[in-house]
Amino acid sequence: MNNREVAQIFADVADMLSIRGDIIHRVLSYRRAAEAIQELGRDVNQVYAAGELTDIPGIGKTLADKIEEMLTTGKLAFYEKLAEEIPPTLVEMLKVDGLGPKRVKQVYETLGIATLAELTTAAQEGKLRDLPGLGAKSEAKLVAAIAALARHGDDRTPIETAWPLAYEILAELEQLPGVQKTAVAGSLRRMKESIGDVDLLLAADDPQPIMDYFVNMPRVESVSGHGPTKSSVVLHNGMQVDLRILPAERWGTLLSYFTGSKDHNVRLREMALKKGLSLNEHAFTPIDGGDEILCASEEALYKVFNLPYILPTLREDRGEIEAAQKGQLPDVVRLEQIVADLHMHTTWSDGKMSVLQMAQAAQARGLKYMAITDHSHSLGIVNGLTPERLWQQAEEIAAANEVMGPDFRILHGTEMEIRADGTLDFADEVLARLDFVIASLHVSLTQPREQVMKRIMSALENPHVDMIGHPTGRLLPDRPGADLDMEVVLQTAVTTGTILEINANPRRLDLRDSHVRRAMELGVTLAINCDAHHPDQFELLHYGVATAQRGWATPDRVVNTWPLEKLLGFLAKRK
Ligand code: DGT
Ligand code: CA
Ligand code: CA
Ligand code: ZN
Repeated sequence: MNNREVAQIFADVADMLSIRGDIIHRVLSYRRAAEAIQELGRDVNQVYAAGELTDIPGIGKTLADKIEEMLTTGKLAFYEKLAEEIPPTLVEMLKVDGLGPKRVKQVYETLGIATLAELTTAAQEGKLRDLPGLGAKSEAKLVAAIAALARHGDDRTPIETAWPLAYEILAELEQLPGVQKTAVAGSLRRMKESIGDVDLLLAADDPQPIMDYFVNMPRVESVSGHGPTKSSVVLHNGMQVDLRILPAERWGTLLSYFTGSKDHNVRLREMALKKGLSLNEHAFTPIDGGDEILCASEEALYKVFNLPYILPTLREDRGEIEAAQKGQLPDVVRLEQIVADLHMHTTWSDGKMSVLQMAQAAQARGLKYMAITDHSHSLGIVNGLTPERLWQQAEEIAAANEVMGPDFRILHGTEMEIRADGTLDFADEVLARLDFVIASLHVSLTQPREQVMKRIMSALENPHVDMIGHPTGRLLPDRPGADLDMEVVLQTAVTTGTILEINANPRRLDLRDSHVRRAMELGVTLAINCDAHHPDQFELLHYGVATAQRGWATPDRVVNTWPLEKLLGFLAKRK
């Protein structure tokens, strides 16, 4: 058995135990073990052979014995015994949004439903609504959730997983002798929110030893291709990684070809043909004979077309080539232009650090100002603030501003709940006293469009609400977010002057790239924020900036690039 198979068995055991109703502690120990094996980065068989299983975090003697049993016999008796009681097919039902272990057990015990397919049929035929605690409404929700699962259940890797892993591998390869250049290419360089496979590129004169090293890395589970300039491997977590190596003088064409997108490349090749050139990853070649034109950089490649450099985040053939030809390529927002973060949490709600610690971390990253925006009271589960606690917090913020001095400013804000019934958590008198007011949807995201639109409209139309946080509430990879009419949301944000957030957390990226693009066309004011619950999460900013770039957002429309005075002026004017 390989890492993925061992991890899968543990994950299934965790889910089966939770359906059976075992204590959470036991469920969690299996779930943690599954994650530890999945993220191991080495072949679990080798770890076992070295007698080091119990060095894996979360693996004690009991679990190590179970791993040994799986590796030596190819099965787990405990799993098979459990399966007699709880059919393993029940586990797939837990993926349906809103369907918990108790409910799964109930439909199995009362109706004998043991697979997702049976559940789908039963829900469509109206057979679930009579169960205690269900009803026609929850049944309809289930049908919708199952459909959403079918739509999103592909095997693309979220950028959150692919990005760190790709750069870790690249850093490892960079150390090898003879490596002259390295790059991530493909959809990951274009910063799409999900990644089919990771494409890595190297420049080196002697590729063979590098390729040999690559396919033999401990994190590799299997090798699907191994050639002198091109190899493909699958990692223990299931991600495919392609590596290509060419000499440095061909770097520009190599990088351009494998960055894509395919559609962007097709356009480049058509333009080349019009010039009597064929273009591939190696070079431009004159069609009627003659010397190759080599490009050592992408700038040189675009120069052949008399075009300026086009950022990877724009290369989707969504008008960027036409814009470049007309000299109208948008000068999109860049990471180093960001001077503020307007959405973050502290220990006052569900954050991990104090106001001052967050401010010092923000300043250390080069920011000039920020807003503290803890949750509001109806979100009780994260210790949301009542007005009373909000005013206590104001004192702490004033004190922290004293410590920070004149070169940095902490604004006092809130991330206020838009409640399920469309009312807001704070009265206007409370909001009027705050520097920055975010309103967000966190609960009842599966409401029908009409209802959830009413909620977001009430927030947009409140003049005290400065920004809508992560507008749809989606969570990648498989919680789709509220069924909003985005065209109406974006147009309303223009008329009310409400800022819409591009939440930089790679699990959110909300607004998403296509919404940003439409927001730019309509004239919406945007913000890019990390929604940090810990200073480490300021690191996530680049995901948000890339998403903004993919939507052609320019700095004049992104408030985080503005000096504090400009933002304060903007906020004062709209009240
Ligand atoms: P992915 O992996 O599905 O997230 O998307 P990409 O864009 O990374 O696609 P991938 O890995 O199949 O190929 C990487 C790049 O290589 C792609 O963006 C463009 C280039 N490429 C691949 N196949 C073709 C092709 O048939 N024609 C052209 N022009 N370029 C290709
Ligand atoms: Ca790819
Ligand atoms: Ca690929
Ligand atoms: Zn937040």
